Amino acid sequence: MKIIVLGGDGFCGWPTSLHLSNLGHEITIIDNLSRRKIDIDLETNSLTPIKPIHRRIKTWEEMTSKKINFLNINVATDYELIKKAIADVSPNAIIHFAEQRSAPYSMISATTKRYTVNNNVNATHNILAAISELKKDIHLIHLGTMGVYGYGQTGENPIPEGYLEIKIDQPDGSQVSKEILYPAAPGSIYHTTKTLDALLFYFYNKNDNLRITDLHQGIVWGTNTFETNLHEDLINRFDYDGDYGTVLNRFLMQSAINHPLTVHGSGNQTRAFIHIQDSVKCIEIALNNPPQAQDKVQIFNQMSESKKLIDLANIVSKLTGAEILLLNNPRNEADCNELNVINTKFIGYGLSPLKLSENLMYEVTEITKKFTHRINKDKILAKAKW
Ligand code: USQ
Repeated sequence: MKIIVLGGDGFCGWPTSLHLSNLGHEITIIDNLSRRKIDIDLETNSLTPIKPIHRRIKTWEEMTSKKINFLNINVATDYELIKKAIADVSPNAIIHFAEQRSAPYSMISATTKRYTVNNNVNATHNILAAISELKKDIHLIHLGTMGVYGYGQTGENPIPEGYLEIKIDQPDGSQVSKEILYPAAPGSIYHTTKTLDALLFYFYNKNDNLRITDLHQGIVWGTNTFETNLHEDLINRFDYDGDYGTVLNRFLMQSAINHPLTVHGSGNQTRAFIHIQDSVKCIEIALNNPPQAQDKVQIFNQMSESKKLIDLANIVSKLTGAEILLLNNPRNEADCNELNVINTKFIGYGLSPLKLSENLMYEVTEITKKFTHRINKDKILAKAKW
């Protein structure tokens, strides 16, 4: 297939591009390298020394004889350029990672809130408008988040894959059934942009019959995949700082440098997790199982297992001897929640999820140890408060 990967230089986009290229797909990465620029603004860096995009692509070609094309376009602001790129490449599928993906970053200030909304919502809308204007039959796959469902108690009923069947009471005592998008309950401006994306998808699917898959992904952990491990120039990024580092990778990084594990609040928050190797596998599955013409937006829950943060901290502590530090929670979030999630669609398509294991955790601590000299300890604690 011909595939455009928007945001193909990022943490999920880069390993996905390599994985799909390795499978024989023709890949064009479109990226404005904004994630690298945010690192400069925040005076931080990927723990792993990622190479410039052209070097990454050149090494991939030398290693595998497979070519990846690259275009530097800002999807949120350069509508005519993105439209031309889609017309020129004429892809079978577009995979959309081109969004600002950190909840804490989105909550630093009015500036970062506005940037996140402008960037994410306009990027999504520009892609939809371009596919519609060009009248192309392209499968759009979007990286959404489990966070659209919110993290309240879900009781006995598990979170379904995107849609909820409800009954509306009628004045005559009868009931009408309706299927609705699961009520959005975002916990940050970043998560809010993903719920706004969902409404845009709903409209363009209903009105223009666009074929769309929205992947509600949990917290990705790990760093390298089979392909990024092939050469040091292909290494994936690893965020450890308080704004972009995600919880399990941060605990593993902290344990490797004898820093206490920074648990926010009681640690009784439950979240959904998926390893980066499974994340790229899920994109492959989504690509191979597109919705058909006239189908509604297809939604998959892209997660492998749910865990309480304190349980994760205890596992890492037991494994490494790290101390656990309960911090005042900088975020406005429920102190305790259950998270029971249905993920049967991916399992039905053959995903056999990688579960948290000593081997996989060991791999992350080894990477941290190798690049400890690159860690700026002043950047470890989370600073954004809301
Ligand atoms: N947390 C800690 N200690 C830390 C960092 C985080 O206890 O040092 C806690 C947070 O307070 C929160 C939980 O861990 O309760 C998750 O935080 P996170 O930073 O790992 O993840 P989050 O902000 O939710 O966002 C990440 C990605 C985002 C993705 C989302 C999936 O950055 O792009 O959409 O995970 S999900 O969480 O399922 O919504």
